[in-house]
Parts: sequence; structure tokens; C-alpha cells
Amino acid sequence: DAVIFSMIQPTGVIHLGNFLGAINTWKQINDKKRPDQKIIYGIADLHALTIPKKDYSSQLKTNRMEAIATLLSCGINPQVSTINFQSMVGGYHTELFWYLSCLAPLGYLNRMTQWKDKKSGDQTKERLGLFAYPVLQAADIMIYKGTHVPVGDDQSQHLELTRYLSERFNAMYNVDYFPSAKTLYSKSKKIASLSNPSKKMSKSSEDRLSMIYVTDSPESIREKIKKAKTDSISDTFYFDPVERPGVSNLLEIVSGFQQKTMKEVEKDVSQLHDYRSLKEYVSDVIIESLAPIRSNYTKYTNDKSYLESVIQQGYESSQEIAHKNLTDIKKIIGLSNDF
Ligand code: AQP
Repeated sequence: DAVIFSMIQPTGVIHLGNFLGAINTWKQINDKKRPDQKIIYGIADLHALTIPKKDYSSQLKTNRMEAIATLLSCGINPQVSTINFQSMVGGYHTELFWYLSCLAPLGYLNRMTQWKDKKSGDQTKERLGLFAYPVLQAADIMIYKGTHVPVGDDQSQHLELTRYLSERFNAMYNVDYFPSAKTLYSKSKKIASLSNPSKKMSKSSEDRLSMIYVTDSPESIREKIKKAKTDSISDTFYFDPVERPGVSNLLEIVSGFQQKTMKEVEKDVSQLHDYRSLKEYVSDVIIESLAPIRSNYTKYTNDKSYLESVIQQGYESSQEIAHKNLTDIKKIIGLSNDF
């Protein structure tokens, strides 16, 4: 049977990159779930601690709650997909993390681009948690024996590590226990920053104009798209991510929301002959697509008891699988007490 698993960090409301790169695919999988599939979507609140911030606990508490409300608002149905907090089943995840840590080569972890991007370079300040981040991510997937992982392009290297650790474990203990988790990309696997299209749209950017949140107001969306970096190459708009990264990113966003091919999007915008009209068109598409998410979000954040019930239900269902799998894993390793 297939186990579809993915997670998102509780860093507040999500942006278009998270939505088009991952969450929208999560929803499509949710909507087409087959009886032989199990779907688990998690809030990676243990990963949120890898860049420690002082006096962060009340903010983390709010962010966790907002993350659940965001997933529900984006259309993930908790009757179909399990939604959990990583920390609630954290004992299982971190125990497997330890077993995998004993197999994970330092050299491999050192090559991870996320580590290279986020580390400070000062050994006295470097934290083991940030370095070990992808091993915990592998444990998150493997504790449920995940077979398919829908993520954005930036996660491809971590997924390779997950497959590597599954193989290592299977080879080390001479079993065929862990499946090789496939990476599932959405059509728009990489959404760029609006202000600097050579970079990915990222929550950690300090430039507020670089990203659009799924709950942004129509005015704010218009403002950000208006200020998005484009070019002056031609007033006919076509997809060319190398020569025209800004325009291509806007077309990519439209294609992601409308689930149209780039050819279709290019045809739709072929009537537009100035940047202002293009940007108005793109803003209209985004505003219209996000309207239901925005109103759902207000509804869910005002219904804390419903959010709590979703979390409790998600905990029970994932705990059961994690418990069973960890028991099997310990037996394979030689850590069970049936002498
Ligand atoms: N720009 C993006 N384009 C496509 N997919 C993206 N994802 C993130 N950014 C883009 C995908 O969103 C999912 C959740 O990611 P996460 O929990 O790792 O979120 P994050 O890393 O906190 O998001 P950011 O904005 O990318 O944060 P920072 O600034 O910390 O790096 C993942 O599937 C991811 O691929």
C-alpha cells in the first residue's frame, strides 16, 4: 500500500511557493485518495527549533495553530488525510532519528545545500540540530514507511538522503523493510522571489515584497505584483526562465493556480501588450484563487476547539502506525526483549 507523507514547518502563514510547490499537490492527492493509500501531513514543529530563537515559545504556539488552520483552509480534509504535529509523535520520530544518525555519513550531511545556506560559518555557534535536520526529516518519512513524498524542488536533496538511509538500513540489517520513498513534484515545483527571481520565494526572506502569503489582502497582492521585478525585453510575454526570470515566474504562478500548461498560459496572455496589464491579469488570477482560502482561514482560526479535535484525531491515527513500525524496527536492530 502507498503511504503519502509530507510536512511543513510552522513558520506562520504559508506563501505562494509553499502553496503551489507543495500544499496544492497535497490537496489534489487528498481529493483523489484511493482506498489503498494512507495520507499523513505533518507540521514539523521539531524542525522549527533548528534555528533557535529566544522567547519564542508563545510565537511557536501561535504558529503551530496557524499552520493547522492554513492546511484546513487550503482544502486538506482531516477525514481523508491525517494531520499531525511532529512533536506529538516526537518520541517515535526522534528514536528512529537516532538509529538513522548512527548510519548517516558526516560527509553526506556536509554537502546538503540547505545546511550550507543556513549555517553561520562560526563553529562555536553551529548547532547539531540544524546539521542533523535532514536525518530527522528522513526519520519523519521512514517512521510511517512513506512511499511518496510531495515536496518542492528545494527538498530534492533531502529526499535523496532519505532513500540512501533506507537502503543503508535495509543492507545493514539484511532486510527489505523500508521502501524507497519517491519524490512527487508539483507542476510548479519552484516559485521564485518576486523581488529577486534568481532566488526561491522563501519565508526567511526579510523583504516583505518578495512573497505573497495565501492570506494576503487583494490590495497587498496587487501592490506586491505591481512591484515584482520583471524586465524590458519585449511587451509580448512568453516563458523563458533564463532570459526573463521575473516574467516567467509570474506565468508560472498563473499556470500553477489555473493548472494550465505553459503553452495555454502564453496563449491567454498573448492579448496583453504592456507590463501593467500583465501584472493586473496575474493579480486577478491570484486574488480570485486565494479568496476561498482567505475566508476559510478566518473561520478556522476562530474555531480552536475544532482545530484541537483535528489534532487529537491526527495524533491517534499516526501514533498507532508509528508505534507499530518502531516496534518492528527495534526488533530488526536487535533491541527487542523477546530473548
Ligand atoms: N519557493 C518555493 N517553490 C516551491 N516550493 C517551495 N517550498 C518552499 N518554498 C518553495 C515547499 O514548501 C514545502 C514546505 O516547506 P518548508 O516547511 O520547508 O517551508 P520552509 O522551508 O520554511 O519554506 P521556505 O519559505 O522555503 O523557508 P526557508 O526560508 O526557511 O527556506 C516544502 O515541500 C518545500 O519544498
